Amino acid sequence: MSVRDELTTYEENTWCPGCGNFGIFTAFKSAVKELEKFGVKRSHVLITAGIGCHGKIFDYLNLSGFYSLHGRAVATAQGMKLGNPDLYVIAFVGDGDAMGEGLEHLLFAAKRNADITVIMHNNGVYGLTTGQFTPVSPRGFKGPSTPFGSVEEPLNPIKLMLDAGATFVARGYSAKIKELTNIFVEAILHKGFSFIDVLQPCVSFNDTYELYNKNTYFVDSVAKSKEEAIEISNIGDKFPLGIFYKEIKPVHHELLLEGKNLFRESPSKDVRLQKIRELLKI
Ligand SMILES: Cc1ncc(C[n+]2csc(CCOP(=O)(O)OP(=O)(O)O)c2C)c(N)n1
Ligand code: SF4
Repeated sequence: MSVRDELTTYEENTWCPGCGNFGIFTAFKSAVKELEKFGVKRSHVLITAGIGCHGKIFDYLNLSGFYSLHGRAVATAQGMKLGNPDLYVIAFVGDGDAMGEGLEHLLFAAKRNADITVIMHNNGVYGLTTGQFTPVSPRGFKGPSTPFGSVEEPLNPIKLMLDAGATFVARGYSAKIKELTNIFVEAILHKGFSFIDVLQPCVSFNDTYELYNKNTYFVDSVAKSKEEAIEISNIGDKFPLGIFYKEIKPVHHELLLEGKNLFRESPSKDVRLQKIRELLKI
């Protein structure tokens, strides 16, 4: 499968061969092309990312955006959306990045139904820093920081996001590229806070291909309530995939800005400088 096309930059790709990030990269590029059929211009798709192997997608995608800090991509995305609500803003986050360092940003973005899309590359480890356990690693996970196995219960990202107020919640698998593309398209078109938990094998520190290839399946329908969504998304012996929940609710920027676009309506640089001079009496 070729990853070289007009949506790919000329940055050297340093992901390990076989990394699940390639599937997410391919699905996302297909989604951008698919979105054009719905009238979404490429120039209106804005990206941001945290720091980690997942974050390198920012360097590889030929789209505009702002490269954020570890755990801060969701806060950055909210700022971008408030700055110009005409844009479709997507934050790529890692499971360590979003469920650890950046958890409070994620919860509050869901709570206020910020109209952004969060794509979580869930490899169950801190990949870039060589395999420490994250808040979603299963109990018993062995890595450099937990050589005898993690003694902690993992967080359930789907439940957390639904409880916090997310209005679109789904799970994909990086090896199911066609289905992942469709989930991305629906999530980005959804008006409100969209969260996609993407199962992403890390071949170097948590190779879950065999587990997911054998044990993932797609659910038939979207749940009618949050409780039902949590129930159908629950991981037991199998890993359910698909869109678990969708709801239409007022979105943050419309409640806050009441139709204003700060980017288009902000005064020119000269006018702003003049105002500052007047305020500072200089
Ligand atoms: C504030 C801060 N803390 C820690 C780090 C070090 N750091 C860089 S990447 C990373 C882990 C990334 O793991 P994850 O978010 O799961 O992404 P992955 O590499 O697995 O894609 C850490 C801890 C940092 N860059 N900034
Ligand atoms: S360390 Fe893991 S997540 Fe990072 S590029 Fe390699 S396989 Fe992918």
